[in-house]
Parts: sequence; structure tokens; C-alpha cells
Amino acid sequence: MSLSRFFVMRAASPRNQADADEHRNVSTQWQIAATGDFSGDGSPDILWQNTSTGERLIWVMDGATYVSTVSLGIIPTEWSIAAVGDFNGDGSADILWQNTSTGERLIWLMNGTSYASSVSLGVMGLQWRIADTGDFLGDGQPDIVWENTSTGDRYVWLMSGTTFTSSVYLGNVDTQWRIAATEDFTGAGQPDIVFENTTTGDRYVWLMDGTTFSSSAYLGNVAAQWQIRN
Ligand SMILES: [Ca+2]
Ligand SMILES: [Ca+2]
Ligand SMILES: [Ca+2]
Repeated sequence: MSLSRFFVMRAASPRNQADADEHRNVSTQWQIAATGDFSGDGSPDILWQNTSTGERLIWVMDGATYVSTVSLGIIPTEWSIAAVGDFNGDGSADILWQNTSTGERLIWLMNGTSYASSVSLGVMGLQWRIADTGDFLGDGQPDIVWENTSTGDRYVWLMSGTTFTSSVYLGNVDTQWRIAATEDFTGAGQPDIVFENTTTGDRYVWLMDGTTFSSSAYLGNVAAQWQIRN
């Protein structure tokens, strides 16, 4: 998968593709929160959140072509979409939320593009940020990557479905580095970890062997106001 997938254009009011095209440069209350296959056709769909109104919606995509919009409704803006992953293994993406006020984290299990039920992961200090999900153990179940925005510590939570099993320390990286996404760069079937420097715009990938760092590779420099979305 090419890195260009991550640099998806922001749109002002993405009711549909035409609207997004028209308002492309107006920006910014609509943010791309994550991509994941909700519709179960093997092609990633785009999850949006409106940071002003709290509305969340899914663009169902066919490859790079917009198909339709499904609203998930208005969710209080203190809830932020952290990542997506298929936690219950039914072939469609589920949504991982973090509450920026209380520190609660929870998973919305989805039935396609519809909400089915939620599972709380409990409350974590607000300095902990969920960066992305990825299957680090290779058991077919998504695990959760965390970073401490105060100390720079990074961890993986190994998960069994929606249940935490254990955590693995990845190391400490200065807090100006943010984990942007996990993606399999080497084709080894294991996620690697993309870091971006929020000051300089440098981007690196940590090539991983399971939960163990193996080497890093420089991806390049993209102006710091561009953020990679998982
Ligand atoms: Ca899809
Ligand atoms: Ca699922
Ligand atoms: Ca796993």
C-alpha cells in the first residue's frame, strides 16, 4: 500500500463527493478520523468527524470512488475517534473512541455501517493517547498502540477480541514524535509503525518484528501541518 493513501484531502462539509470537491479549500471542522472497511467489500471506507458539531459519518468507498454517506449521528465532541479495527472478527471495522475529558476508552462494535454495541476498555490518564491498531501478535486480532504524550513512552496492548491480555513496552521516543499510523511496509504480514515529527515534519517508519523493533527507515519530510491519518 502506498503512503499516498494516508495523505487524504480534508474537506469542509463532506455530504458527498461533489460537495467536498466544491469546498475542498474551505476546510477544517471536518476531519478524517480513520479509514477501515465498514461495508465488508474489502475496500477501505472513510470515517469523518466534525470537531464543531460532533457529527460522525462514514463515506462508503469503492476503491478511490465515493459511493454514499452514512451518518452515525451526533456524538458529544469530547469523544474523539482514535482508530478502527475489526475487534470481533466479523469482517467489518469497529470504532475505537477516546474521551478527551474523562479518559474513558471504548469500542463500538459495528454491524456494517450501523452501531451494534459498545465495550468499555476503562479509564486511562488523559496523557495516554491511542495512536492506532495493528495485529502485532499475528493472531488475526487487532492490538492497540498507545503513546504517552507527556513522557514519550509507547506501548502495545495485546488484545483478545475486545479484552486486554497484556502490554508490551516499545520504548521511549521524544514527545515531539507522534505515532501516526501502523501499516505493513515490508509485506511481512506484520504492522510497522510510522512516526512523524510534529515540529520538523520528518517521517520515519519503525520496521517491526512482532512487537520488537528491528530497524528504522526515513520516509521523507512533509511540512509539519500535514498529518498522517491512520
Ligand atoms: Ca468498504
Ligand atoms: Ca467487527
Ligand atoms: Ca493481535
